[in-house]
Amino acid sequence: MTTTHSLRQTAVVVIPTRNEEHTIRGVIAEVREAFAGLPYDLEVLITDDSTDATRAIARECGAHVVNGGGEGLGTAMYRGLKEALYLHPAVILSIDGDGQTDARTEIPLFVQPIMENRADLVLGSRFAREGLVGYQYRSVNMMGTRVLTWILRSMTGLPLTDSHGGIRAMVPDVARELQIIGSHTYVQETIIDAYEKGFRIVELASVWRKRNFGKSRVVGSIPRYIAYTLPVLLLRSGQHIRAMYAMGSLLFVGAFLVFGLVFVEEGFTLALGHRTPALIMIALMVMAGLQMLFFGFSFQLLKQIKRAVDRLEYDEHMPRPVSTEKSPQS
Ligand SMILES: Nc1nc2c(ncn2[C@@H]2O[C@H](COP(=O)(O)OP(=O)(O)OP(=O)(O)O)[C@@H](O)[C@H]2O)c(=O)[nH]1
Ligand SMILES: [Mg+2]
Repeated sequence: MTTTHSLRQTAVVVIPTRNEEHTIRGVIAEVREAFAGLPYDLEVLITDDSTDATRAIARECGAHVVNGGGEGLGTAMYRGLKEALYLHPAVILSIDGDGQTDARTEIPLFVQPIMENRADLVLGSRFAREGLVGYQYRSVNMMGTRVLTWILRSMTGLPLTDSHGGIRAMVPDVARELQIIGSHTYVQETIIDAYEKGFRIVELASVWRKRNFGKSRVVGSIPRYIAYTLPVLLLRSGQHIRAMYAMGSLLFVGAFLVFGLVFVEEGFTLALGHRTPALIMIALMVMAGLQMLFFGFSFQLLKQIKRAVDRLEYDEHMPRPVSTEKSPQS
């Protein structure tokens, strides 16, 4: 028997789904149509947290299904992207499973910069120009998007116009190197992560259709979403570690200054036993300073440990210890 190996490269389209039984078939069909004219072998990978028939339908349509992890879109996308690497792709795309993205028209446009080696991560923006959003976008969502976009712009310096469009394309290294902290902040964290690692990021206009079935889950409450996102982005930036070190150092300097003041006041003598309040204050400042430095050190250590564990968990060159594929009965 002879085996034929395709010389074409593989593209993996990762689709996160949570109860998208009404749309997933159509979305996969659109993706297949989009690839009809592209020089890739297509693999569709669903990262799923559904309790409805989404999974079964996706399988019927020939998609791989992996377990989203049950912790929200961030975790699901993280797992989906890492799992995609086991299929040895030349390019990975992600699109929403609710049909809001025009996959058929946009996939070829988003793959183009990757094929031409002009970008490593291509982001969709619903606000790159007027008229891309095909329905009345709720003003509270609009405000939240503006805040998040502004944060991303200030953290990266990139002229971004959207914080979470529904389509992305990336080279596999972006997924391979990806590290995220939050379970719901995937969209923002991936941009910061890729930026920090020196990947070339471009943004393309992307049409945003109305959701016809089901309801939005990710951005149900924008204020709550922002309240969750901000601390994660702060952690992500490493500012908390710098703040701990800075506060620790300041407390030491403060303790030293207070001691110097008392020393001068007492005429350069070390017989300071009668200056109890000042001595207590100095001791407290030294102890608090030590604690701050210790916290800073611990945070840094935790960050490094997480990084090492993440790398071990998804190393596509290693044999896979357990399959994360959902069984048809589960
Ligand atoms: N696996 C997984 N997928 C999710 C989860 N939450 C949302 N999704 C999927 O992620 C995609 C985007 O989610 P939506 O709820 O539509 O969020 P959105 O498009 O930003 O919000 P709208 O603009 O209101 O539609 C959809 O395909 C969802 O099915 C989750 O917890 N796990
Ligand atoms: Mg949606």
